[in-house]
Amino acid sequence: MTDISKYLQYAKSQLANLDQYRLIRIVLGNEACDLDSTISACVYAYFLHSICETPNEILHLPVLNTHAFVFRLRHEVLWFLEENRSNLIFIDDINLNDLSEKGKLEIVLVDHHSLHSKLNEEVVEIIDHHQVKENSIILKDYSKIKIEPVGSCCTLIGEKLLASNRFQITNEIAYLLTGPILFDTLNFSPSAGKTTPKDKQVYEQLFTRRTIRTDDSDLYKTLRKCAGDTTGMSVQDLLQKDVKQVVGPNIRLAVSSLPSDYTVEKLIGQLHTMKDLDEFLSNNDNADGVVILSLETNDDQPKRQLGFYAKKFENMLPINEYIQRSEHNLDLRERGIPINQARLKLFEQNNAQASRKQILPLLEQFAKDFVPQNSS
Ligand SMILES: [Mn+2]
Repeated sequence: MTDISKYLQYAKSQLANLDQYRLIRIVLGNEACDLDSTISACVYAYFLHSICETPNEILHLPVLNTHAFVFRLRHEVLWFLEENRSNLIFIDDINLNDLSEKGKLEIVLVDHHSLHSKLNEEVVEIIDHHQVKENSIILKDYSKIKIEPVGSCCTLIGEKLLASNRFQITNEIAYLLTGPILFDTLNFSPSAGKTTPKDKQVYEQLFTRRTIRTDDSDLYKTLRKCAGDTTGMSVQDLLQKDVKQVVGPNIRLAVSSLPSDYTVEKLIGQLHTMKDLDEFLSNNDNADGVVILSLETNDDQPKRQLGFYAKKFENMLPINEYIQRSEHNLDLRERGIPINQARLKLFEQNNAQASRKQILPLLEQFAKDFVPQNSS
């Protein structure tokens, strides 16, 4: 068993012994729990554990910010983690509020930079590559905040580990960080526009630490293939696999990225009624609507589609007007749909470089300013 496998097994076993520790420091990925979030959490927690001088007092745990029944849809992450998948810790496996009340909790955020709950006050370190949400960070120690718009959060984790003289990057650690960097940059595809010089540079430095040189284009293709494997997935599964939420005072939107190469058009083609969409919304904190994004990578030129569905017709017009504004630069072209439903829309998104990372801040602004039209 490799060192990180042993650590993950140990970390999980310690869930039964939390009382023995003075401090529990968790490394928490984001709610979508995608490949870079998961690997960042596991590898960074392992790193912190390895360099910790008092491991009998301080326990470092990677925690996945999702539920096991949603994570089962993440075929690419499950494949990549191999046997380590059985030693993952999910958010339901640990009572963070209880630890917080006892004054024993510290949170390191990777691949996101704030929490909606009171637990945001427990954040002691942030490593992220998303655009910062206004007033969302409470942490005052700027030396503990590393936020840069690189392609993959694993690039930033890699950079941290490479800079440490107290930690040895093994073949396995280098490999684990490499997979998400390839995946998130679409194998450094120029037309996808995700790669920054730092992604390339960290990838190359990690490459020198790899004693078993696998074919990275094979690795990338397999990750994409697994991410696009929708065998047995229902419409609700397709929407649930990779979902984030945008919450404003008067509206809540789910924002779903479909599995690789599964288009919004294909999903809409599967709908006979709106029942699946309505059930999906009620399972996601009674969201008022869902924005659905897709990415096709089959050709050299990535293609994106955007769709949305609103539970109430009166919410449709403001979303529709907002999302198509030219200043947002999504370059949307509306497409017809095979079902007669005025609360559902489909667009080709001609700006193929705008991924959810760019679209989420736009929707956050929308949700913040949104006032229901029929309010009196
Ligand atoms: Mn990420």
